[in-house]
Amino acid sequence: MIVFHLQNSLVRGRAEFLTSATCAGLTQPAEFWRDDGIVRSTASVLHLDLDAFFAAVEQRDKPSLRGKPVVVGGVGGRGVVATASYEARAFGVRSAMSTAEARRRCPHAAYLSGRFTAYRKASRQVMALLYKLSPQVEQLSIDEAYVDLGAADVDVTDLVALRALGERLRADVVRETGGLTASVGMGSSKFLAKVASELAKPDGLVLVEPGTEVDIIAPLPVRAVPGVGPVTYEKLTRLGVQTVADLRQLTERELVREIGAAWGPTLRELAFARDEREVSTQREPKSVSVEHTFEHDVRERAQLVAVIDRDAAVVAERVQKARLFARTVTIKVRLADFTTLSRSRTLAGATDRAEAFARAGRELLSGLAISQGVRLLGIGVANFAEVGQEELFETDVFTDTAVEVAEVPAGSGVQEAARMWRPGVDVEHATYGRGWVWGSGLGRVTVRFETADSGPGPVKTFADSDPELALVSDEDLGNGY
Ligand code: TTP
Ligand code: MG
Repeated sequence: MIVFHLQNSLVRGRAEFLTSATCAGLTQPAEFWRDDGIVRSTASVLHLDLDAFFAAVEQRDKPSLRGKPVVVGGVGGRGVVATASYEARAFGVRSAMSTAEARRRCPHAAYLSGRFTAYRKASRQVMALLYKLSPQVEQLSIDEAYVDLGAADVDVTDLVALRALGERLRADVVRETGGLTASVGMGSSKFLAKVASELAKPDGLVLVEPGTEVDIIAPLPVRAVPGVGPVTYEKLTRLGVQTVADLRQLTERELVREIGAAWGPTLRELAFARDEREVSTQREPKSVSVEHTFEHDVRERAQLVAVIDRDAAVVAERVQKARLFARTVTIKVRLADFTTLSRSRTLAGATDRAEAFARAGRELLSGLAISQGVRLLGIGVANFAEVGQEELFETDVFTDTAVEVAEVPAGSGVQEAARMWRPGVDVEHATYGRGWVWGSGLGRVTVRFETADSGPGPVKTFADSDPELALVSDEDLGNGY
């Protein structure tokens, strides 16, 4: 018997629109119905998204990089771009592109590995501002959230007041975070608010006035509709659909035939600006696990390993569906005499990969004595992050195991140096003060001495074993992190 545990109820899909928002029989486009039957004809949904988030944090804390191309991501040979500053985007660098390709397009950019504590802190500061506006906040990712202003202290029928609230929020974000900018969209549904913030990017505010929704979205390319990924896009292109207005020409039957019964009708509703989804305050699951009770007690390790591998794949699929990445892997073993053991391991970087979960699970299992036989075996993951960190911590000299497992076997000095002096991390020198690693290799570390509050600073090179040079743990850092 297999049991799924998905604590709390919300599982967000990779696609933005999982649920079918149907408004059967409603033809007037600019009206919105909630489940409770209340018409939402005010621009009371706000969507906020930070601009070039990770790169913007780096530019904030590294004055010499302001106004320059910055790429954050895996800096090793198999690394992937997490994000790029707008200056680097001008050269065609994009999220999810290989870092090798990014280096070809923009060789003079600064390539930095991530500083997640700094990103999480900025994210928390921004989310706290949103909760000050309204208790109805739905966080979508580390830098993005919806707010239902219906529950806020503002007259949502007053467009001037709404705009002022949005601009105040944007100014508060800059002040609280020490210089990060946010784009804000406001509209009568989640869909319109999100489209509006996209139109506002970067560093802007767009409020879609109630009644204008259908006209505003008509000329947009269908790719602008959240949930239209490469597969749907390709199918729509084959049908000659380029814009949202084109999409309206297709009948519901045609859309169902082409893109399926779940997504087709929803997409059609969106084409007419109909979206009645609530801003949901539900939380993410705290853990995802699968357990397996055997018909007969199992003594063969190989059989247990096979179960772990299979169940890790099931767990990974659920984690991926929830768009999450887990840092902790736990196994649970109930022995023949009903003794129940549980062992956990925290990985160095959050991941959603089945192999990473399985490897940790297998290693945990190998530490347990199971000769009396196993009645039940379970594997679970917890400690979720909304961005994967594995790739970002990858370096050329690091093996998968060393990257993923916190209990890293002592590596060579070269490996330790590469891991320690990752480009972009914060350091302190006894004589020169605070700075960040500009590059390392061949036994040397180059540091730029500057902080968020200084001007652009000088660059100096040291031996990587220099006792005067130390990493600064994120917790030691002051305001701005
Ligand atoms: P986004 O909001 O998608 O991107 P962004 O904030 O960098 O840029 P934009 O101005 O277009 O909003 O993602 C937020 C952060 O999430 C981003 O800074 C880095 C991280 N991220 C990844 O790690 N991998 C990815 O594939 C994407 C898209 C984002
Ligand atoms: Mg963003």
